[in-house]
Amino acid sequence: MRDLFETAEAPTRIVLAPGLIYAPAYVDETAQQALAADVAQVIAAAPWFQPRMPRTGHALSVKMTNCGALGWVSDCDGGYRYEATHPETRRPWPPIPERLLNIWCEMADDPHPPQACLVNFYDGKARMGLHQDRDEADLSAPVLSVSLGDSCLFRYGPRRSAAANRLELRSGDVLVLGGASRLYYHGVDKVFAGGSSLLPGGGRINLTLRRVMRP
Ligand code: MD3
Ligand code: FE
Repeated sequence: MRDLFETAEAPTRIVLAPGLIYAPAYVDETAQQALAADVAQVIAAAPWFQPRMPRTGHALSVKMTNCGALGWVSDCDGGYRYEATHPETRRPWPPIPERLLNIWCEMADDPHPPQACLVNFYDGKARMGLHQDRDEADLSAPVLSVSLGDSCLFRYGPRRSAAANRLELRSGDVLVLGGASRLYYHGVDKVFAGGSSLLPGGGRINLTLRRVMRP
């Protein structure tokens, strides 16, 4: 029987726009630590690499890796794309941790599992410019984001010229970007460095689960 003093509240889900669901502190402290350990295992198998802009070869300010059947990569010659192997080790990506697949099942409202999980790392100076996620052949599935470590200021909206909505994303927050918001413009304007001790060297990690191909 449930303890009288236990507060078994359902997680908060805030609908920010049609299809855009924000679940603050969805992942509790204990599960965040377990997830950070899962991510450390992913990095051991698939080390960070520096994605580069197509044509110019300029480095993005985030470093990244992936897990899952497919991973997002970008370089000077090949541009933005999904690949089954790490660009440097040439090995397949490690599997998506079970804990993340569970969050997808609970939150994504999609019957098929994700095929890719991008892992982005932000130090205090990293940003992500306003963009759309449209490198996926199947845009019917949502993108699910989990934030770990330092907070950031996230910006989004339906058009480049109308992306003025701001949200502080904190460690443990989950965002689901589906339906009408799937092609929203979004970016990370600022990282609040040093606010969290979850990650050993500090910084912010964002995990995004995606379906790439039609199932
Ligand atoms: C809104 N990552 O990897 S996650 C990316 O925090 C990316 O690392 C950011 O944008 C980060 O592409 C933001 C939240 C997010 C992801 C996908 C979206 C927001 C989105 C797709 C459509 C609309
Ligand atoms: Fe994105």
